[in-house]
Amino acid sequence: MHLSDIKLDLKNSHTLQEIFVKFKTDGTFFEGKPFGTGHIHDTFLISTAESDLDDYIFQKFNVYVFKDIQKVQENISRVTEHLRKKIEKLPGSQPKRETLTVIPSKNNKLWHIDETGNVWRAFIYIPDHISYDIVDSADKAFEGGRIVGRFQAMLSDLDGPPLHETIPDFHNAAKRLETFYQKVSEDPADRMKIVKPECRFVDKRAESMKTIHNLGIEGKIPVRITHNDTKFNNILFDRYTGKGLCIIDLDTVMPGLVHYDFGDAIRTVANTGAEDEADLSKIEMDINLFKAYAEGYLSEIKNILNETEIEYLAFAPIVITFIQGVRFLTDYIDGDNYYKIQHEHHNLQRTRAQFKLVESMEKQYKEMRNIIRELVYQKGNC
Ligand code: ADP
Ligand code: GN1
Ligand code: MG
Repeated sequence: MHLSDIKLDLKNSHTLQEIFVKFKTDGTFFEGKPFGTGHIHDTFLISTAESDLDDYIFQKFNVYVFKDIQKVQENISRVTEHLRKKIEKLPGSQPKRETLTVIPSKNNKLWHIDETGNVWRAFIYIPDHISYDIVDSADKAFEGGRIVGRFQAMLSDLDGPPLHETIPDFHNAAKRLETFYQKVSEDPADRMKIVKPECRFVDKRAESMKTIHNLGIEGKIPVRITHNDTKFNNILFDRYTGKGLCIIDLDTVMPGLVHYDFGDAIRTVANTGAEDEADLSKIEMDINLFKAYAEGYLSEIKNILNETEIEYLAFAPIVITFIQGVRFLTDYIDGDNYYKIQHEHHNLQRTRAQFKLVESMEKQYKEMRNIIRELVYQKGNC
């Protein structure tokens, strides 16, 4: 460790201790460290000195991505309260591990703004968990699917007004493409000369990628409560039993189509490579992982879905992976303002990895459709 790293750690720790005492936390601050690999917030694990008390996750909230903290925190609070009530009734359940728990500030707010204007929020740390960036077994995929299906099913009877739209048009393919073409014409970072092949890839598919969104507008696919960021590492597993625990990162829980969640999960669970893999030969969609995830997911939700939803489930991973590539590419053309990056061309590398995955999915699309049909309509399971 360099001296400068130590100084940074001490400064972090000092700041974190000051923030820690602003919230209704139990226990004494022991230490705070950067945690996880999320692309959006600055996340810290704060451990308490007492071994029998909870540890905490503190996040410096990204106000560039989420313009309205109140909307985000109100949604999360409503959703987690609803889930907790249901989970508490299940025999042998562990509510503090099976859903996020929001910790309010001592002023009874769901967030805190420090003297420099940074916005902070806190959750109970879910202990003894593990999460995966890459999935290597059908059991994990099945469990992940079960957790997302259970999440959607449990929220299907949430009372009250609709949840806030925390990022408008988050999964609106038409809007994402519009923004992309806008940036293409502006070329703010002078990178258009580098991305010609990727732009041709987008042009070729743009129209068909709006299909699911359009079915939503026509009312053929219903709006439900969805998570909207079901990247596999947002699902936590029990470190010892391997059982799925819960899905975290609830900033984008809002009205949506189930396809967004199914597609985004498959984009990450069934990819044989990393989201940003530089060696494209390592990237394929693993059809067995697709099947296992779909099986877990449908075991919780298939009785709720209508025929059109089922019919388009297999197409969703192609759309979401394509749009994710478009989002990375848009950020690259824009000069990297949205996603955290580790090196200069990181967003382009991510784009190429996503587009390679799209091609692999396109080749296996028929098989994906057959699998969904078999899982839903097989004898005795209608
Ligand atoms: P981002 O939006 O930046 O991805 P997340 O809310 O997903 O932020 O948090 C980043 C990471 O921190 C997660 O991937 C997970 O590893 C960890 N994390 C977040 N909340 C908790 C929690 N309550 N308990 C345990 N780990 C958590
Ligand atoms: C971001 O927050 P995180 O890292 O789980 C992004 C998702 C993308 C994902 C790509 C609010 O997710 O939409 O799919 O990166 N979240 C937001 O890795 O934009
Ligand atoms: Mg995350």
